[in-house]
Parts: sequence; C-alpha cells; structure tokens
Amino acid sequence: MKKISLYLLLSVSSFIVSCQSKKEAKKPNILFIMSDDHAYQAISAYDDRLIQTPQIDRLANEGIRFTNACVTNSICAPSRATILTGKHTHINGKIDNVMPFDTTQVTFPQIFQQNGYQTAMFGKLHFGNNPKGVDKFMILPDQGNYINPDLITEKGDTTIIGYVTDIITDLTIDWLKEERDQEKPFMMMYLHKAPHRPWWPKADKFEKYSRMTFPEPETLFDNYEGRGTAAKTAEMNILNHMQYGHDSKIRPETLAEMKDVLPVVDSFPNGFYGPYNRANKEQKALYDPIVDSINNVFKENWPKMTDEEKMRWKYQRYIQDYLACIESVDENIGRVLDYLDKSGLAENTIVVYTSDQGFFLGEHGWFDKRFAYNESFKTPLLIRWPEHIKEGTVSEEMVQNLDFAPTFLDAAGIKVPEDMQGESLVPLLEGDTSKWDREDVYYHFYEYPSIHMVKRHYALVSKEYKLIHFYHDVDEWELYDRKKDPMEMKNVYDDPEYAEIVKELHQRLIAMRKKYKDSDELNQKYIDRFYHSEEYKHE
Ligand code: SGN
Ligand code: CA
Repeated sequence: MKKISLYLLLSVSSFIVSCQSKKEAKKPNILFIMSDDHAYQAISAYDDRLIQTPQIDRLANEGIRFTNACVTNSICAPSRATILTGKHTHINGKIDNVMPFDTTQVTFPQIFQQNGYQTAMFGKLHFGNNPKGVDKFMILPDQGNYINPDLITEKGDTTIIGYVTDIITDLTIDWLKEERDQEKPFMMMYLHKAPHRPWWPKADKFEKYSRMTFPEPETLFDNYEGRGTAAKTAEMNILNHMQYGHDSKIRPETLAEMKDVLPVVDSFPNGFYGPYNRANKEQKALYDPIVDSINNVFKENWPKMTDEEKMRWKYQRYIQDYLACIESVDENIGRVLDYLDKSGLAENTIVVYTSDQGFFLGEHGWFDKRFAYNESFKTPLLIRWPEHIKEGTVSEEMVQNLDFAPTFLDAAGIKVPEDMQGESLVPLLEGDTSKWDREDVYYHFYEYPSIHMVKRHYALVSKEYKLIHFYHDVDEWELYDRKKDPMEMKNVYDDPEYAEIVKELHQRLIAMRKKYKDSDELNQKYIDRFYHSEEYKHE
C-alpha cells in the first residue's frame, strides 16, 4: 500500500513538473514591429486605394485588425514613452519630442528581462537617452537618417552603409538567427524610421513611384470653415507649408533659378542636401536621374500652374515618396515573417504591427499628425498570435497604445504593475468581449508652440463622438459626430441638437480626467516647464 502511494506521489509530482516546464517552454515570444508615421490609409488591409501591402496584410489575414486603435498623444517620442511605460503622457512626463525621457521609470522591456526573456531593440527610439531593459540595442540617434544611417550601440556609435529600412531588418533577422539565446523566449522591438519626413525612398522605389499617379483625398482642398482656430492656424498644409527642397526633392539650384516665380520661399532651401549628401557617389548616381527628371518637370510647369494645380502637384510628389518608403517597409517585414515561418518560430510568436501614430495623407490638405482628428489620432494595429487569435478577426473597440505593455505582459503570464494605466487586450484577442466595457479613451497633445503649430488640446473619444478642448492661447471646444461626419468637417459643439450629448460628454470627460489623474493644474505645470526650462530648445 505504502509503495503504491509513494509511486503515485512520485508520478503525480513528475507530471506537475513536466507540465510546468511545458508551460515555461510555451512562453510566447513577442515581436513588436512599429513604423514611424505609417498611416492606416496606406495599408491595404485597411484601405487599398493607395498601395498594396501584402506582407503587413498577412498579419491582418492571420490575426486581428483593430479599426479604432489610437494613440494617447499623436507624436513620436511621447507615443513611445506611453508604449514603454503603459502610462499617459501627463503621468510619464514625456509630453513632447523635446523633453528628455525620465529613465527612472519602469518600462515593460525591463520587466520582460527580469522574467527570463531575451530582449532587443533595433531602429528608431527617439529619446534623448538609451533604452533600458534590452540585452542588445542598436538605435538611430534622434530622427535617424534614411541613407547610410548612424547607429548608437552599447559599444559606441557606428555607421552602416545602405538603406535604413533594409539595415534595421538585417539587424533584426541576424539577432533572431544568430545572436539570441535559443533556450529563452524573446521580446524584440523592431522599429522602422520610415516613412517619416522627409520621405527618402530607396532609389529603385523612388524611380517606380515618381512615375505613378495616386487618387486625391476628398478633403484635399479643405478651407477649415467648419472647424475652429486650431485647424485654421496649423502649419501643415501641403500647398503652403511643405518645403520644395526638403520635401518635394527640388534642388536648391533649381529654386535659385526660379526665385522670381515661386510664391513661397523655402525656410531651408538646402533641406534637399541633408539626406542627399549622406549618399556616396554610387548611391547619388542612382538618385540623380530621378531627381533631375522631377526638377525638369517642376521648372517647366510650375510657372504656368494655378494654385489648385500646385497643390495637386505637391500632393503627388509627397504621396509618391511616402508610399515608396512604405513599399520597402512592407517587403522587409515580409523577410522577417518569412524567417519566423522558416525557423518554426511563427507558431509561438505574437507579432504586432503598429505605428507611433497616424498621419495625414492630404486629408484636410495636411501632412503630419498631432491633432485628435482621425487620420492622426488613429493608428494601425494588427496582431497575429496563432491558436489564440482567430484568423481574419476585426475589432472596432477603442484600444490605445497605452494598452500594449499590459497586453504583452499578460500574454507572457507576467504580473502587470498596478500603476500601468492601460488594460490587457488578451481577452479581446481571444474573442472574449464580455469583460471589455471601455466606452471612451483619453487624448492629450502638448507640443505647442512648435513646428506645425498645432495648439494644445485634450479630448474624449468614443466610437460615436469626439469632444475636444483646445486651450493655452485659445479656449475652444469642438464636437464631432463620428458616425454622421466621419471626415470631421463640421464642429457641432454649438448645434442645439447636440446640447444633451455635449452635457453628457462633459461629465464623461471629467470622470475620465479624474480616472487618469490629469488636470488643469498639471497642464499649467507643463506650460510653466515649457517656458521656464533651460532644457527646452525649440525644434
Ligand atoms: C521633424 C519633422 C516634422 C515632424 C517632427 C516630429 N520635420 O521635425 O515634420 O512633425 O519631426 O515627428 S523635418 O523637417 O525634420 O522633416 S515625429 O514623428 O518624430 O514626432
Ligand atoms: Ca512619428
């Protein structure tokens, strides 16, 4: 009898141990892919009018696509700080691109590292300081360069010859293949610089796209009549604020020749030479014929064009280069996904594709982001996790970059710190919507006065409505009916038909600000810091 129970005890305990080690072995890998300024309008899984992105679309087809994913503050470094900390901007303190990130804060890669994960980061971080919690990093300084980029590593700085999107991908694949400890699960951040301004494509794509014509957005000629002061005073209109040299690839020599016929003069006519001069002789030889052809067309046609034609021409130049950069991103992501398939890693790897924010692709006549309006506030979000996410799922829930850290930790079975403000999306990923009761999300943009001059504002956004308060040097409210006016052309805040809903949304906004601990006092603190800090340098 005794013998039998001892035998039973031993076999039960060895069963438990084997289950535990199986569970341990089953910890999912995380591959977090993020691009810089990649608008959902330029991903065919969202919208196929501009470009086909077959590789990125694989994640939508094999996983979930969120149609209402959004950021908490539509600008680069603050978005990254929110992703890393799981906290809103006003709590983590990284309100804009200029202030340094407070590195005493806990970021989610550190927690993964403490929990036995291998961690790595390659590409654009855009902090004034290096990442913590990663076993290996190679990051671009500040915005980084498209051609022959410099990289900061633990061992010092280096420069790699080639095109940035290819290089970041090579580093990622090399690490996955050769450098990581195969015994441990990994959490890897693969962060593209593209398609950030000034949109320098690889030469072959530049050539291909510079000959294509793309459909214009319906609101390209928006005159901002239905909106307030902020939309009217922002400096991101394609016709009025896009630079000929820096953005449209017109050489300074061409501009000098044409100075009498150009209505607006570039504020930095040598902008063209910033990225171009990084290219070596062989690389320049590939770019020159395309640049020459663009310059010749410009010289010949520009003086005869009406303002409307000029806007159209500048829009085409912009979107050609932007989409050409995306084609490289898409192909490179395909290389990484293929490697995951080939190596057998795909099965147990959560792959996420997102952008640090959305982007205006000519909607409202704009480029850039910053606003709580859809194209900038929403961001692409696709997640593949075999056996957990049903293929081809679409979710309209209001999810934010604030939720990423809690989601990754939860998926890996790691306790989520209580002070993180986001929520785990794992139940949504696994198809359980019963416990998801979020109605509204909170948004707050601070970087003003600064480049593009988008006024400070905070907002409450639900699937139906968007209530925005622009403050600091104005005090204006806007309300958009997201269902009836998806292009956000008409502020209905003062429309009596919306009086009841305005009242209700104000209450919801008060509750939201309380829940997330934001306040007018905090706004003032950040304004004071802006004006009185020695550290603050205008971009
Ligand atoms: C640069 C760009 C801006 C852009 C900011 C922030 N100008 O300053 O157009 O809004 O970055 O972008 S450029 O002349 O340098 O191209 S962010 O994505 O990093 O927030
Ligand atoms: Ca960005």
